[in-house]
Amino acid sequence: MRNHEGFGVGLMEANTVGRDRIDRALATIRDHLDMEVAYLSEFVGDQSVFRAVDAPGFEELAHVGRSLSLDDVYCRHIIEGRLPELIPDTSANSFAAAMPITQAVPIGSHMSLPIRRPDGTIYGMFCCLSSKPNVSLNERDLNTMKVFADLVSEQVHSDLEQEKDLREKRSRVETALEAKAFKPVYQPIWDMLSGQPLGFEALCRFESEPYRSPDLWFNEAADTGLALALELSALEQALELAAELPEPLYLSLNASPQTVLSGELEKLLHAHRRDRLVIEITEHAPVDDYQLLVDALDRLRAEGVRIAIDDAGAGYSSLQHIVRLRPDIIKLDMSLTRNIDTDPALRSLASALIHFSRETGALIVAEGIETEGELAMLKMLGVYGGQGYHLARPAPREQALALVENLKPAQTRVA
Ligand code: G
Ligand code: MN
Repeated sequence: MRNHEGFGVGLMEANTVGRDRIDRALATIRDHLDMEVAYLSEFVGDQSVFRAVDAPGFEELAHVGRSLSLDDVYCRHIIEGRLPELIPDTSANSFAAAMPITQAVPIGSHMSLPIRRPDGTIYGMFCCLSSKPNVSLNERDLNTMKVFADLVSEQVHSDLEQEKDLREKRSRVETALEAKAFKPVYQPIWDMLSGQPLGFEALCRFESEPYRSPDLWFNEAADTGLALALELSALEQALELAAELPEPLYLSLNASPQTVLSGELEKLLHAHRRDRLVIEITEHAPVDDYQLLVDALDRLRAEGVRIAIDDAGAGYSSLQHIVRLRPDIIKLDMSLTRNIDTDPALRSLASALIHFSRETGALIVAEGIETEGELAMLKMLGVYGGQGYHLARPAPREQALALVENLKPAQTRVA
Protein backbone atom coordinates (compact mmCIF):
# COMPACT_ATOMS: atom_id res chain seq x y z
CA MET A 1 0.00 0.00 0.00
CA ARG A 2 2.73 2.44 0.87
CA ASN A 3 4.32 2.94 -2.52
CA HIS A 4 6.08 6.00 -1.19
CA GLU A 5 8.51 4.22 1.09
CA GLY A 6 12.04 5.21 0.34
CA PHE A 7 10.85 8.33 -1.42
CA GLY A 8 13.54 10.85 -0.71
CA VAL A 9 12.92 14.43 -1.64
CA GLY A 10 16.48 15.42 -2.44
CA LEU A 11 17.75 18.44 -4.29
CA MET A 12 18.26 16.57 -7.51
CA GLU A 13 15.14 14.43 -7.33
CA ALA A 14 13.05 17.44 -6.50
CA ASN A 15 13.86 19.33 -9.63
CA THR A 16 14.94 17.72 -12.88
CA VAL A 17 14.70 21.06 -14.67
CA GLY A 18 17.11 22.56 -12.15
CA ARG A 19 19.41 19.60 -12.49
CA ASP A 20 19.47 19.97 -16.28
CA ARG A 21 20.37 23.63 -16.01
CA ILE A 22 23.24 22.91 -13.64
CA ASP A 23 24.50 20.09 -15.88
CA ARG A 24 24.49 22.41 -18.88
CA ALA A 25 26.36 25.14 -16.99
CA LEU A 26 29.01 22.60 -15.96
CA ALA A 27 29.41 21.24 -19.49
CA THR A 28 29.63 24.72 -21.00
CA ILE A 29 32.23 26.10 -18.62
CA ARG A 30 34.30 22.90 -18.73
CA ASP A 31 34.31 22.99 -22.51
CA HIS A 32 35.03 26.72 -22.63
CA LEU A 33 38.02 26.44 -20.27
CA ASP A 34 39.20 23.21 -21.92
CA MET A 35 39.25 21.33 -18.62
CA GLU A 36 38.59 17.62 -17.99
CA VAL A 37 36.27 17.69 -15.00
CA ALA A 38 33.61 20.14 -13.81
CA TYR A 39 31.41 19.57 -10.80
CA LEU A 40 29.13 21.06 -8.19
CA SER A 41 29.67 19.74 -4.69
CA GLU A 42 27.74 20.10 -1.47
CA PHE A 43 29.36 20.16 1.95
CA VAL A 44 27.65 17.63 4.16
CA GLY A 45 29.27 17.48 7.60
CA ASP A 46 32.97 17.10 6.92
CA GLN A 47 32.40 15.57 3.50
CA SER A 48 32.27 17.12 0.04
CA VAL A 49 29.60 15.33 -1.98
CA PHE A 50 29.43 15.53 -5.79
CA ARG A 51 25.91 16.76 -6.66
CA ALA A 52 26.37 17.31 -10.41
CA VAL A 53 29.31 16.32 -12.57
CA ASP A 54 30.45 16.81 -16.15
CA ALA A 55 33.55 14.69 -16.69
CA PRO A 56 33.49 12.68 -19.92
CA GLY A 57 35.99 9.85 -19.62
CA PHE A 58 36.64 10.59 -15.94
CA GLU A 59 33.41 9.22 -14.49
CA GLU A 60 35.32 6.84 -12.25
CA LEU A 61 37.00 9.78 -10.58
CA ALA A 62 34.03 12.13 -10.40
CA HIS A 63 30.43 10.92 -10.30
CA VAL A 64 27.25 12.09 -8.63
CA GLY A 65 26.99 10.85 -5.07
CA ARG A 66 30.72 10.27 -4.51
CA SER A 67 31.94 11.92 -1.37
CA LEU A 68 35.41 12.92 -0.23
CA SER A 69 36.65 14.16 3.11
CA LEU A 70 36.93 17.94 3.26
CA ASP A 71 40.36 17.40 4.85
CA ASP A 72 41.64 15.74 1.68
CA VAL A 73 40.31 18.04 -1.06
CA TYR A 74 41.12 21.64 -2.03
CA CYS A 75 37.68 23.12 -1.21
CA ARG A 76 38.04 24.11 2.44
CA HIS A 77 41.60 25.31 1.90
CA ILE A 78 40.32 27.64 -0.83
CA ILE A 79 37.52 29.02 1.35
CA GLU A 80 39.89 29.52 4.26
CA GLY A 81 42.47 31.22 2.03
CA ARG A 82 45.26 28.62 2.07
CA LEU A 83 44.75 27.97 -1.63
CA PRO A 84 43.72 30.45 -4.36
CA GLU A 85 40.58 30.06 -6.46
CA LEU A 86 42.71 30.02 -9.60
CA ILE A 87 45.58 27.49 -9.84
CA PRO A 88 46.84 27.18 -13.46
CA ASP A 89 49.68 24.86 -12.37
CA THR A 90 49.51 22.97 -9.04
CA SER A 91 53.24 22.25 -9.09
CA ALA A 92 53.85 25.99 -8.83
CA ASN A 93 51.88 26.17 -5.55
CA SER A 94 53.74 24.59 -2.66
CA PHE A 95 50.60 24.01 -0.53
CA ALA A 96 48.76 22.27 -3.41
CA ALA A 97 51.87 20.32 -4.43
CA ALA A 98 52.19 18.96 -0.89
CA MET A 99 48.63 17.62 -0.75
CA PRO A 100 48.38 13.85 -1.41
CA ILE A 101 45.31 14.27 -3.64
CA THR A 102 47.33 16.37 -6.10
CA GLN A 103 49.46 13.34 -7.06
CA ALA A 104 46.73 10.75 -6.49
CA VAL A 105 44.15 12.13 -8.96
CA PRO A 106 46.35 13.78 -10.38
CA ILE A 107 45.41 17.47 -10.38
CA GLY A 108 47.47 19.68 -12.70
CA SER A 109 45.20 22.74 -12.85
CA HIS A 110 42.26 23.75 -10.67
CA MET A 111 39.64 26.52 -10.50
CA SER A 112 37.02 26.62 -7.83
CA LEU A 113 34.43 29.03 -6.46
CA PRO A 114 32.26 28.75 -3.37
CA ILE A 115 28.48 28.51 -3.75
CA ARG A 116 26.76 30.27 -0.88
CA ARG A 117 23.21 30.02 0.40
CA PRO A 118 21.20 33.26 0.68
CA ASP A 119 22.14 33.47 4.38
CA GLY A 120 25.84 33.53 3.42
CA THR A 121 26.69 30.03 4.63
CA ILE A 122 28.59 27.76 2.26
CA TYR A 123 26.53 25.27 0.24
CA GLY A 124 29.50 23.79 -1.59
CA MET A 125 31.86 24.45 -4.51
CA PHE A 126 31.67 24.99 -8.24
CA CYS A 127 34.85 23.51 -9.61
CA CYS A 128 36.87 22.71 -12.76
CA LEU A 129 40.05 20.71 -12.89
CA SER A 130 42.44 18.94 -15.25
CA SER A 131 45.15 16.36 -14.80
CA LYS A 132 47.59 18.65 -16.62
CA PRO A 133 48.65 22.20 -15.89
CA ASN A 134 46.84 24.81 -17.99
CA VAL A 135 49.03 27.91 -17.79
CA SER A 136 46.77 29.94 -20.06
CA LEU A 137 44.10 30.09 -17.31
CA ASN A 138 43.87 33.65 -15.99
CA GLU A 139 41.72 36.10 -13.98
CA ARG A 140 39.44 36.65 -16.96
CA ASP A 141 38.67 32.91 -17.05
CA LEU A 142 37.96 33.02 -13.34
CA ASN A 143 35.55 35.91 -13.90
CA THR A 144 33.76 33.96 -16.64
CA MET A 145 33.49 31.06 -14.26
CA LYS A 146 32.02 33.41 -11.62
CA VAL A 147 29.16 34.24 -13.99
CA PHE A 148 28.37 30.54 -14.29
CA ALA A 149 28.80 30.00 -10.56
CA ASP A 150 26.26 32.78 -9.92
CA LEU A 151 23.75 31.14 -12.25
CA VAL A 152 24.31 27.78 -10.61
CA SER A 153 23.99 29.28 -7.17
CA GLU A 154 20.63 30.86 -8.07
CA GLN A 155 19.47 27.48 -9.33
CA VAL A 156 20.67 25.77 -6.16
CA HIS A 157 18.74 28.30 -4.04
CA SER A 158 15.54 27.76 -5.94
CA ASP A 159 15.97 23.97 -5.83
CA LEU A 160 16.60 24.11 -2.09
CA GLU A 161 13.48 26.24 -1.62
CA GLN A 162 11.46 23.77 -3.63
CA GLU A 163 12.90 20.90 -1.65
CA LYS A 164 12.00 22.60 1.62
CA ASP A 165 8.50 23.26 0.34
CA LEU A 166 8.10 19.60 -0.62
CA ARG A 167 9.42 18.44 2.74
CA GLU A 168 6.86 20.62 4.52
CA LYS A 169 4.03 19.37 2.32
CA ARG A 170 5.09 15.81 2.81
CA SER A 171 5.26 16.04 6.57
CA ARG A 172 1.86 17.78 6.65
CA VAL A 173 0.29 14.95 4.66
CA GLU A 174 2.12 12.29 6.69
CA THR A 175 0.86 13.83 9.91
CA ALA A 176 -2.71 13.88 8.57
CA LEU A 177 -2.35 10.28 7.45
CA GLU A 178 -0.99 9.07 10.77
CA ALA A 179 -3.64 10.89 12.77
CA LYS A 180 -6.33 10.04 10.22
CA ALA A 181 -7.24 13.71 10.42
CA PHE A 182 -9.99 13.40 7.86
CA LYS A 183 -13.40 11.86 7.72
CA PRO A 184 -15.99 11.12 5.10
CA VAL A 185 -19.17 13.08 4.50
CA TYR A 186 -21.91 11.82 2.24
CA GLN A 187 -23.99 13.78 -0.24
CA PRO A 188 -27.18 12.19 -1.54
CA ILE A 189 -27.71 11.73 -5.26
CA TRP A 190 -31.38 12.03 -6.16
CA ASP A 191 -33.49 10.38 -8.81
CA MET A 192 -34.74 13.37 -10.80
CA LEU A 193 -38.04 11.72 -11.68
CA SER A 194 -39.13 10.18 -8.40
CA GLY A 195 -37.28 12.54 -6.07
CA GLN A 196 -35.92 9.56 -4.16
CA PRO A 197 -32.26 9.10 -3.20
CA LEU A 198 -30.34 6.82 -5.54
CA GLY A 199 -27.26 6.73 -3.42
CA PHE A 200 -24.56 8.83 -1.79
CA GLU A 201 -21.27 10.26 -2.94
CA ALA A 202 -18.57 10.00 -0.31
CA LEU A 203 -16.43 13.13 0.00
CA CYS A 204 -13.41 13.61 2.20
CA ARG A 205 -13.17 16.43 4.75
CA PHE A 206 -9.98 17.31 6.61
CA GLU A 207 -9.79 18.46 10.19
CA SER A 208 -7.14 21.15 9.99
CA GLU A 209 -6.59 24.66 11.29
CA PRO A 210 -6.73 26.75 9.20
CA TYR A 211 -9.26 25.05 6.93
CA ARG A 212 -7.76 23.60 3.77
CA SER A 213 -9.87 22.24 0.92
CA PRO A 214 -9.74 18.51 0.06
CA ASP A 215 -8.35 19.47 -3.38
CA LEU A 216 -5.41 21.16 -1.70
CA TRP A 217 -4.72 18.12 0.47
CA PHE A 218 -4.92 15.69 -2.42
CA ASN A 219 -2.72 17.93 -4.58
CA GLU A 220 -0.08 18.09 -1.86
CA ALA A 221 -0.27 14.33 -1.44
CA ALA A 222 0.23 13.94 -5.20
CA ASP A 223 3.21 16.33 -5.18
CA THR A 224 4.93 14.28 -2.50
CA GLY A 225 4.17 10.75 -3.65
CA LEU A 226 1.52 10.18 -0.98
CA ALA A 227 -1.57 10.36 -3.17
CA LEU A 228 -2.20 6.63 -3.22
CA ALA A 229 -1.79 6.26 0.53
CA LEU A 230 -4.13 9.17 1.22
CA GLU A 231 -6.77 8.09 -1.28
CA LEU A 232 -6.81 4.53 0.00
CA SER A 233 -7.08 5.67 3.58
CA ALA A 234 -9.96 8.03 2.70
CA LEU A 235 -11.68 5.29 0.70
CA GLU A 236 -11.34 2.81 3.52
CA GLN A 237 -13.18 5.21 5.83
CA ALA A 238 -15.79 6.12 3.21
CA LEU A 239 -16.60 2.44 2.69
CA GLU A 240 -17.81 2.17 6.28
CA LEU A 241 -21.21 3.38 5.11
CA ALA A 242 -21.51 0.76 2.38
CA ALA A 243 -22.86 -2.07 4.52
CA GLU A 244 -25.36 0.21 6.26
CA LEU A 245 -27.06 1.63 3.19
CA PRO A 246 -30.49 0.15 2.57
CA GLU A 247 -31.06 -1.53 -0.80
CA PRO A 248 -30.90 -0.47 -3.52
CA LEU A 249 -28.94 2.66 -2.63
CA TYR A 250 -25.39 2.81 -3.90
CA LEU A 251 -22.22 4.37 -2.59
CA SER A 252 -20.18 6.46 -5.03
CA LEU A 253 -16.44 6.76 -4.32
CA ASN A 254 -13.87 9.09 -5.84
CA ALA A 255 -10.64 7.53 -7.09
CA SER A 256 -7.86 8.80 -9.31
CA PRO A 257 -6.63 6.70 -12.25
CA GLN A 258 -3.40 6.05 -10.32
CA THR A 259 -5.36 4.51 -7.47
CA VAL A 260 -7.41 2.41 -9.89
CA LEU A 261 -4.20 1.24 -11.58
CA SER A 262 -2.48 0.39 -8.29
CA GLY A 263 -4.50 -2.80 -7.83
CA GLU A 264 -5.03 -1.80 -4.18
CA LEU A 265 -8.54 -0.54 -4.83
CA GLU A 266 -9.77 -3.97 -5.88
CA LYS A 267 -8.49 -5.42 -2.61
CA LEU A 268 -10.20 -2.69 -0.63
CA LEU A 269 -13.56 -3.23 -2.33
CA HIS A 270 -13.43 -6.97 -1.95
CA ALA A 271 -15.16 -7.11 1.42
CA HIS A 272 -18.16 -5.16 0.06
CA ARG A 273 -21.13 -5.69 -2.23
CA ARG A 274 -19.48 -4.45 -5.41
CA ASP A 275 -22.79 -4.16 -7.26
CA ARG A 276 -23.72 -1.39 -4.82
CA LEU A 277 -20.56 0.60 -5.47
CA VAL A 278 -19.71 3.23 -8.06
CA ILE A 279 -16.16 4.42 -8.67
CA GLU A 280 -15.96 8.02 -9.89
CA ILE A 281 -12.82 8.53 -11.89
CA THR A 282 -11.48 11.88 -10.83
CA GLU A 283 -8.80 13.33 -13.02
CA HIS A 284 -6.44 16.23 -12.52
CA ALA A 285 -3.78 15.20 -15.04
CA PRO A 286 -3.79 13.62 -18.49
CA VAL A 287 -4.10 9.82 -18.56
CA ASP A 288 -0.85 8.30 -19.87
CA ASP A 289 -2.09 4.93 -20.96
CA TYR A 290 -5.81 4.54 -21.57
CA GLN A 291 -5.57 0.83 -22.30
CA LEU A 292 -4.12 0.07 -18.88
CA LEU A 293 -6.87 2.11 -17.24
CA VAL A 294 -9.58 0.48 -19.36
CA ASP A 295 -8.23 -2.97 -18.36
CA ALA A 296 -8.20 -2.07 -14.66
CA LEU A 297 -11.73 -0.67 -14.90
CA ASP A 298 -12.90 -3.80 -16.71
CA ARG A 299 -11.61 -5.90 -13.82
CA LEU A 300 -13.68 -3.79 -11.42
CA ARG A 301 -16.69 -4.01 -13.72
CA ALA A 302 -16.40 -7.78 -13.87
CA GLU A 303 -16.97 -7.70 -10.11
CA GLY A 304 -20.10 -5.62 -10.49
CA VAL A 305 -18.67 -2.16 -9.74
CA ARG A 306 -20.07 0.64 -11.91
CA ILE A 307 -17.82 3.35 -13.32
CA ALA A 308 -18.58 7.05 -13.39
CA ILE A 309 -16.66 9.86 -15.06
CA ASP A 310 -16.46 12.70 -12.58
CA ASP A 311 -16.49 16.40 -13.46
CA ALA A 312 -17.43 15.74 -17.10
CA GLY A 313 -17.01 18.90 -19.10
CA ALA A 314 -14.19 20.28 -16.95
CA GLY A 315 -10.40 20.06 -16.93
CA TYR A 316 -8.91 16.83 -18.14
CA SER A 317 -12.22 15.02 -18.01
CA SER A 318 -12.47 15.48 -21.73
CA LEU A 319 -14.79 13.95 -24.26
CA GLN A 320 -11.94 11.59 -25.07
CA HIS A 321 -12.14 10.35 -21.49
CA ILE A 322 -15.83 9.62 -21.84
CA VAL A 323 -15.43 7.89 -25.17
CA ARG A 324 -12.53 5.70 -24.12
CA LEU A 325 -13.60 4.72 -20.63
CA ARG A 326 -17.22 3.92 -21.57
CA PRO A 327 -18.68 4.95 -18.20
CA ASP A 328 -21.93 3.66 -16.73
CA ILE A 329 -22.53 7.11 -15.27
CA ILE A 330 -21.46 10.55 -16.50
CA LYS A 331 -21.33 13.22 -13.83
CA LEU A 332 -21.91 16.64 -15.31
CA ASP A 333 -19.46 19.09 -13.81
CA MET A 334 -21.02 21.89 -11.79
CA SER A 335 -19.67 24.43 -14.26
CA LEU A 336 -22.25 23.04 -16.70
CA THR A 337 -25.01 23.02 -14.09
CA ARG A 338 -24.43 26.58 -12.91
CA ASN A 339 -26.97 28.89 -14.62
CA ILE A 340 -28.07 26.18 -17.02
CA ASP A 341 -31.60 27.60 -16.70
CA THR A 342 -30.52 30.94 -18.11
CA ASP A 343 -27.65 30.11 -20.45
CA PRO A 344 -28.68 28.52 -23.79
CA ALA A 345 -25.11 27.47 -24.63
CA LEU A 346 -24.83 25.41 -21.44
CA ARG A 347 -28.24 23.95 -22.16
CA SER A 348 -27.20 22.72 -25.62
CA LEU A 349 -23.96 21.30 -24.31
CA ALA A 350 -25.78 19.40 -21.58
CA SER A 351 -28.37 18.23 -24.12
CA ALA A 352 -25.61 16.90 -26.34
CA LEU A 353 -24.14 14.93 -23.43
CA ILE A 354 -27.58 13.63 -22.47
CA HIS A 355 -28.12 12.51 -26.05
CA PHE A 356 -24.70 10.86 -26.06
CA SER A 357 -25.49 9.08 -22.79
CA ARG A 358 -28.74 7.68 -24.20
CA GLU A 359 -26.93 6.36 -27.26
CA THR A 360 -24.22 4.70 -25.18
CA GLY A 361 -26.40 3.43 -22.36
CA ALA A 362 -24.87 5.67 -19.72
CA LEU A 363 -26.75 7.61 -17.05
CA ILE A 364 -26.26 11.34 -16.44
CA VAL A 365 -25.96 12.74 -12.96
CA ALA A 366 -25.75 16.54 -12.68
CA GLU A 367 -23.53 17.90 -9.91
CA GLY A 368 -23.67 21.16 -8.00
CA ILE A 369 -27.37 22.00 -8.37
CA GLU A 370 -27.81 25.15 -6.31
CA THR A 371 -31.15 26.58 -7.40
CA GLU A 372 -34.70 25.52 -8.14
CA GLY A 373 -34.27 26.91 -11.66
CA GLU A 374 -31.23 24.73 -12.37
CA LEU A 375 -33.02 21.70 -10.97
CA ALA A 376 -36.13 22.30 -13.08
CA MET A 377 -34.13 22.77 -16.26
CA LEU A 378 -32.03 19.63 -15.70
CA LYS A 379 -35.22 17.64 -15.06
CA MET A 380 -36.73 18.99 -18.24
CA LEU A 381 -33.63 18.02 -20.22
CA GLY A 382 -34.01 14.45 -18.99
CA VAL A 383 -31.07 14.17 -16.63
CA TYR A 384 -31.32 10.94 -14.63
CA GLY A 385 -29.82 11.98 -11.31
CA GLY A 386 -28.81 15.14 -9.50
CA GLN A 387 -26.93 16.32 -6.47
CA GLY A 388 -26.15 19.73 -5.06
CA TYR A 389 -26.60 22.11 -2.15
CA HIS A 390 -30.14 22.86 -3.27
CA LEU A 391 -31.08 19.22 -2.65
CA ALA A 392 -28.80 18.36 0.26
CA ARG A 393 -25.36 19.23 1.53
CA PRO A 394 -22.71 16.60 2.21
CA ALA A 395 -23.23 15.37 5.78
CA PRO A 396 -21.68 12.94 8.27
CA ARG A 397 -22.63 9.27 8.32
CA GLU A 398 -25.37 9.58 10.98
CA GLN A 399 -27.17 12.31 9.09
CA ALA A 400 -26.86 10.44 5.82
CA LEU A 401 -28.37 7.35 7.38
CA ALA A 402 -31.10 9.37 9.08
CA LEU A 403 -32.04 10.83 5.71
CA VAL A 404 -32.69 7.44 4.16
CA GLU A 405 -34.22 6.14 7.36
CA ASN A 406 -36.73 9.01 7.36
CA LEU A 407 -37.65 8.25 3.81
CA LYS A 408 -38.89 4.81 4.76
CA PRO A 409 -41.62 3.86 4.35
CA ALA A 410 -43.32 7.12 3.38
CA GLN A 411 -40.67 8.17 0.80
CA THR A 412 -42.21 11.55 0.39
CA ARG A 413 -39.39 13.72 -0.78
CA VAL A 414 -40.31 15.83 -3.76
CA ALA A 415 -37.29 17.06 -5.67
O1 G B 1 -15.04 16.70 -7.84
P1 G B 1 -16.28 16.20 -7.12
O2 G B 1 -17.48 16.32 -7.95
O3 G B 1 -16.08 14.81 -6.58
O4 G B 1 -16.41 17.14 -5.84
C1 G B 1 -17.58 17.73 -5.51
C2 G B 1 -17.32 18.86 -4.53
O5 G B 1 -18.30 19.87 -4.67
C3 G B 1 -17.38 18.45 -3.09
O6 G B 1 -16.36 19.06 -2.38
C4 G B 1 -18.75 18.91 -2.62
O7 G B 1 -18.77 19.23 -1.27
C5 G B 1 -18.97 20.13 -3.46
N1 G B 1 -20.37 20.35 -3.76
C6 G B 1 -21.39 19.49 -3.70
N2 G B 1 -22.54 20.06 -4.08
C7 G B 1 -22.25 21.35 -4.39
C8 G B 1 -23.01 22.48 -4.84
O8 G B 1 -24.23 22.40 -5.03
N3 G B 1 -22.33 23.62 -5.07
C9 G B 1 -21.00 23.74 -4.86
N4 G B 1 -20.40 24.91 -5.10
N5 G B 1 -20.25 22.70 -4.42
C10 G B 1 -20.87 21.52 -4.19
MN1 MN C 1 -17.04 13.12 -7.44
